Amino acid sequence: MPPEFDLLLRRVRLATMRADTRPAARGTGTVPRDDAASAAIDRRYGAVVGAALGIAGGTIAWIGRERDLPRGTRAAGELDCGNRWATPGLIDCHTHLVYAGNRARDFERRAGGESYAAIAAAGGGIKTTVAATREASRDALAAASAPRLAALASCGATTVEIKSGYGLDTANELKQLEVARAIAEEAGLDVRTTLLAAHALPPEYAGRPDDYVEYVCRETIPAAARQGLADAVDAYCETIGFTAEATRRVFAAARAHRLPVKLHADQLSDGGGAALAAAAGALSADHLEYTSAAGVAALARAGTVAVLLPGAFYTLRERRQPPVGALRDHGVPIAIATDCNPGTSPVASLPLVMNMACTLFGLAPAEALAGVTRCAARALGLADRGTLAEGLRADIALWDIDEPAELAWTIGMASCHAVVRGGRLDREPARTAR
Ligand code: DI6
Ligand code: FE
Repeated sequence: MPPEFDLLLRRVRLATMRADTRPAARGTGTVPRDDAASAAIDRRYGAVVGAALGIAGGTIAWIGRERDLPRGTRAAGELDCGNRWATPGLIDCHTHLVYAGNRARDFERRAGGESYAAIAAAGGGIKTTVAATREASRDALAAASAPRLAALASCGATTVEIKSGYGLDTANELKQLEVARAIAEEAGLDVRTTLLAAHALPPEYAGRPDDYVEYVCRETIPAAARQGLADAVDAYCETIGFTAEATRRVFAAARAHRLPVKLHADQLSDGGGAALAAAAGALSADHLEYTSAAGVAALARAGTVAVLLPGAFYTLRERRQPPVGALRDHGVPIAIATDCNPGTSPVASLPLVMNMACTLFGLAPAEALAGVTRCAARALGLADRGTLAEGLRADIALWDIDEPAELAWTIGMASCHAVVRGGRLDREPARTAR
């Protein structure tokens, strides 16, 4: 019985991003190109050229060379891709994009020489955003945050993780998570929400971090779990955030409510955050500029994903790079994300942070693309996406590029021609960005 698809992509070049690029069933292997170098590049992207891709019921039903399509194949809709490159839909596995207000004044002060920490200590920084986010209604918070999500979607994102962390009390933390789900639904993107109540100390708990952590563990985490609003729990383990001991208490409360954990770790100092995340079996440890060799080894043993956030490194003009060589040597999966937040990474473009990861951290373009597809899916614990393979979600981004490396090579020039989200075609992904 010849296959029947809801949508058939024809004349397309696929960067499948499958780590194992040996030819899979049905002749979907890499088509040798004219020289060894090109073939080597193809292998790094799991490339299939002269391809077709069939979608049925929101999942990828067939991948292969177009000439191998079974005779009599039928499709309700067809898209001639004009020999463009298609990648898995991009995945932003670390954002704080739901917030109110803005921090342009902080940016002016930093241009005048004040440090991020000094501004925060003087009552600016995160506290400014907390006050504005607490003040904002759900509608106002959604209106302020939706354009940031649209900007990500216009650059090929199909799945986005969104954290709380600017409410810092149960009602406002849950408000952020509800808004995250509402704007993602509205935009047709898939969202994973992460409770980051342990992001900063709210003013009403000034000087009493232990009492606040107790409140988070006894009130906020149980409420988020009871209402099914959080897919994971995160914490900011740092000298200007929470201690390792406080982080362990937050992780224990998350585990008690069967929620996976992630961690902002070793961003500004070596606080042992990576090893702590690994010991807790965290999905990911994020930032990692100051992670030690022991921390990298612990991540490898635990299978915890390293999430690098070059937008924050760039904005803070950091000097200390994350240990990319050690992560590679230990086989730790490396994801890349925007860390979209108003203070240290006002960035809403995955191709831009791919460029930053290559230029600032020395990643190869293929590693950067794996960082926002296959590895980002793993950082969110999602096994049903992140590569182009039969049976996975039909999340696909189609690009006006001649080489996959252009996505990381250029800044603001690799345009997303069309996107398929869960099998639904969007021919104008850029229309909604502000
Ligand atoms: N790490 C960061 O860089 C941000 N939060 C965090 O955990 C800073 C957030 C902000 O300044 O608003
Ligand atoms: Fe962050």
